[in-house]
Amino acid sequence: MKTKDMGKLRKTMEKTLDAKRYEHTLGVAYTAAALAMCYGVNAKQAELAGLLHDCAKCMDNSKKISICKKHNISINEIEYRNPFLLHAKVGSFLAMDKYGVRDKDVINAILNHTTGRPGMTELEKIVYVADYMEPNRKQAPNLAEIRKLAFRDLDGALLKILEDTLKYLSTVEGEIDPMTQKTYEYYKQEAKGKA
Ligand code: DGI
Ligand code: FE
Ligand code: FE
Repeated sequence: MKTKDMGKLRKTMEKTLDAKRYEHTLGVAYTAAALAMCYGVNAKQAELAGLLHDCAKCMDNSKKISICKKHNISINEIEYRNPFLLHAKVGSFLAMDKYGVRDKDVINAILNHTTGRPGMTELEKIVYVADYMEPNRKQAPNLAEIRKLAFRDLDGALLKILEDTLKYLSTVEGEIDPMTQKTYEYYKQEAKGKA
């Protein structure tokens, strides 16, 4: 993607998202680019994925559902009951269909940024972690630790975020998408293998 196009896309996101979500988006784009530099991933690719990851976040739930129905994107029961989860699926669809992104890795990083998935690529991990740690995030526990760890041990940061997300969901009685649980189990096993 050319620099000019990235600038255009930034303007489009500014118009598409509310002010807070736009600031978060810029934070994710820059944090993802920094992590990419750290781990030898293309920083522009990471910036692009960061810029688009929440492109469907400020859309009404009914609109997200209607886009899924129109384009044969499957909606599971958990997504029906928690339609905000669909912003990842719908966002990855819009990245292709509306914003012309052809890079599969970027599309998958957007698709999997909320629940993760077992066997993520480096770029998918980077967007997942950047989403959680970008500078505008304030509430999550262990943020200082995770922000430091992310530049030293990406999988370690990923596992800690998954663990804290599951803990958080249990306190608010949030319904857990099986993919979030599976991703956690997978990276927990992987960490055991490394030790
Ligand atoms: O869109 P963002 O707020 O930037 O970040 P996100 O897309 O990662 O969404 C974050 C929220 O998603 C956070 O409150 C935790 C929640 N989440 C992650 N996995 C699951 C989940 N919520 C439910 N109900 N079930 C999940 O499995
Ligand atoms: Fe999101
Ligand atoms: Fe986000």
